Amino acid sequence: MESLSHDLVAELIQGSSSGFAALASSRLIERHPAVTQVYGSSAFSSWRFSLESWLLELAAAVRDELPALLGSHCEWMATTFEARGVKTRHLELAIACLGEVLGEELPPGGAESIAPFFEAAQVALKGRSSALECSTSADAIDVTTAGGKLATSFLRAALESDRAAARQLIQEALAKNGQSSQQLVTDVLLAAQRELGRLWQRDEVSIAEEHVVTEITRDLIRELLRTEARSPTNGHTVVAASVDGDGHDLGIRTLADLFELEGWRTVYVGTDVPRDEIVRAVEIYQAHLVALSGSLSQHREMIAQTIATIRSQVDRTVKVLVGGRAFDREGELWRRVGADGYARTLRAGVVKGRELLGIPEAP
Ligand code: B12
Repeated sequence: MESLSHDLVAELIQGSSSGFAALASSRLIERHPAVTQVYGSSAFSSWRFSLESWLLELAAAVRDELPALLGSHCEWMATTFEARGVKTRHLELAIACLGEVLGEELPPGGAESIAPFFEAAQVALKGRSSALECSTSADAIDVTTAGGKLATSFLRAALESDRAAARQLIQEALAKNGQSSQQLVTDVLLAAQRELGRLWQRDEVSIAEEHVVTEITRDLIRELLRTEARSPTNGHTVVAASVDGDGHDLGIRTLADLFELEGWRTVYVGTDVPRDEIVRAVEIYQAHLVALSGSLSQHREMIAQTIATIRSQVDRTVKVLVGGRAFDREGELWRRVGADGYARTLRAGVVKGRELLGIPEAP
């Protein structure tokens, strides 16, 4: 049987992800009633939600022809599920049901195209004695460093919603340790955000606590960067946004702030911004550079579409810089969305933006 093109299969999976997830969830619950244990009466909607999101990640991996991407997503998912008492075995059963549904529903050749992805998922899930320790360690705070210790204390205060104490810790570090505001932002506040994500994944903090910390962090980043000296204007404009579907804003907003300190005129449009509105912002503000952020693999396709729309609708040359976790797992993913450049960190992003426009470093 000839296999279908990866792009077409990805499109079909993404377009019908909600229906496929519903079919697989009802099959899963009917065949393996034990999978309802943790969720009780909301089992169907919970499984459907998780499987739909898994299918979107599958579509992203299929599009880029990278089964390993789905493997690492499965590890992330197993960790997250295990922390909430859902067995990895149940996840395996759920994915098997999805495999069956896709085999029945995709046109001839579809199942062949996605077989390597299901194999990668199986390999990633098989033989995991404890998922919990595997995929959360990279984001942990390094408590052996001064910055790590400060990030831990800050996070503790912020989790208590003790805004004054959290602020005082950072202000004291600014006054005493000779660290710059930018360093405190990137090495302490954003490190605390990553640890916060790790704690959420391990079910040790709730979404409500995450929101509380994120708000305190956002205010402090703004306050800290306001005190930094600003370079003279370089005459260039950058439009920054997270694309449609992506609700994470601290990374991209802080990047916009750093560009501003370097003398750029910055236009921060926000999160979850529809493709056409990003293009509109490029036109209204006559941007020279667009910085786009994506947090999950499934956001890459919208970034690709946004860049294609900019290229086709804007007459001037506009450079596009991308970043975010959606690109961090594999070095070359940024090229596939049609961007001009990528950076892993915010500082490197500002340097890359300057390079793309041929702007000399500010004195
Ligand atoms: C806060 C938060 C949220 C908040 C966001 C609120 C807000 N206003 O931003 C809310 C609650 C909305 C949220 C939702 C979700 N989240 Co969330 N979230 C986080 C958390 C804890 C912090 C995000 C943050 O501020 N990070 C700090 C920034 C600076 O780091 P960063 O985004 O990684 O960016 C770095 C680089 O990538 C780079 N960068 C980023 N963008 C750009 C752009 C350019 C151009 C450049 C050059 C560089 C660059 O700069 C940073 C350098 O350190 C992270 C944990 C984490 N590790 O980040 C999880 C995290 C990102 N979320 C995660 C998940 C799974 C989700 C949800 C899917 C959960 C769910 N089931 O609903 C949803 C998705 C929502 C959506 N539609 O996007 C996962 C992603 C896992 C994965 N597969 O990679 C994480 C990693 C948590 C975890 N450990 O599991 N989340």
